[in-house]
Amino acid sequence: MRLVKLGGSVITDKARPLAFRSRVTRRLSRELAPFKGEGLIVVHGAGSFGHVRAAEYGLARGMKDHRQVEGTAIVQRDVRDLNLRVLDVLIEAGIPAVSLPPATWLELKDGRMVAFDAVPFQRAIARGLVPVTFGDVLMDTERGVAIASGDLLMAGLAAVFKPDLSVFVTGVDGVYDGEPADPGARLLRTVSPDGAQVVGTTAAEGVADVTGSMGGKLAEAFQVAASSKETWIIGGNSPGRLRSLMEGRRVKGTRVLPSGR
Ligand code: IP8
Repeated sequence: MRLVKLGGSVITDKARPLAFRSRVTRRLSRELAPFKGEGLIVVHGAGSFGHVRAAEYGLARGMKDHRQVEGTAIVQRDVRDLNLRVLDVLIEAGIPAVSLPPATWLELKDGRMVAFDAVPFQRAIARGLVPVTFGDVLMDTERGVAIASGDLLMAGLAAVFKPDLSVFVTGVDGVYDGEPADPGARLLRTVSPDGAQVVGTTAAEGVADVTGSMGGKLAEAFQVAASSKETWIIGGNSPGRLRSLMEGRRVKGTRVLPSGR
């Protein structure tokens, strides 16, 4: 069983609202297609379909004022729009993708996962389908609403499905010891929760990110690594890298280790 997250910074242009990167998503879908029958779950980020409006309406702070009711509806609608575009491209690549929006199987409590219903995923996989879910704004029993990042969903799904391989496909080649754009920054071959690495955490200038960019991703990636045989963060802009990793080859990227390794 493999769990793959297509990051919002790869499948959308995060600097431009509602800009779907169809070419790169198409290529990544073709790289995933050979593995569709071996137990595959796809998660995708929200990119500029979610973060821009979620930041505008302050949804990461929870439901504090009436305007956020409208904001919640708009952001849920926009991430569905992105999800449909991803489904189109996956299906075109021959992957029998079915959408499982997180609002239908998950509730949050203070931003954490509760009442997680894994049965829809199990049923879909048993029928040879490939479940697809995505970062979204969800109901939260404490905050009114909260953001469920695709990374948080990865952690929850890994805990249940114990994947052989979990992959975060991102806009950069992996985890760096500084800001990825800084020419002096080094790509880290491995990261572990026990190490004291300094990691670049800021999103690029002019880019809204309500879920914490690489810092937030790493916290969830360590959770994923605790339940997966192998966990990687790789770049999605280099053709063939995802496919090579899925085939079991070593690729440029960062391997995320669980505690104690
Ligand atoms: O792009 C964020 O999901 P992510 C979801 O996986 C929203 O961090 C609605 C901003």
